[in-house]
Amino acid sequence: MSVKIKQLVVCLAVLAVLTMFSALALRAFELHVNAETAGVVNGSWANGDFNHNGIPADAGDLTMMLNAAVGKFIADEKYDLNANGISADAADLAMMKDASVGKIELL
Ligand SMILES: [Ca+2]
Ligand SMILES: [Ca+2]
Repeated sequence: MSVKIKQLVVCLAVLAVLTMFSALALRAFELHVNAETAGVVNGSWANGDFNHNGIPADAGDLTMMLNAAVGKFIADEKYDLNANGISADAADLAMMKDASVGKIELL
């Protein structure tokens, strides 16, 4: 199996997990996050709020990370959540998944 196919398989597996947890994650954010101010830090958008709706690591952000990971667009440095110099790699995708379910907070 080529590296690209392996990456695609990993991404599809993550997508399946994200699909299962996205409704739960959205519900958690509705309960615990003030959507009007949560995504704005010192006048700029918080890490993981790719769609700039004020909610980091929501379903839309997860979709954007996944699309970046599979190469649908060229990801910039915002998608390098673990700061390893590689945007939208498997670790960044895993961090976004963990953030979406509240296991970690993206700073
Ligand atoms: Ca968002
Ligand atoms: Ca990275």
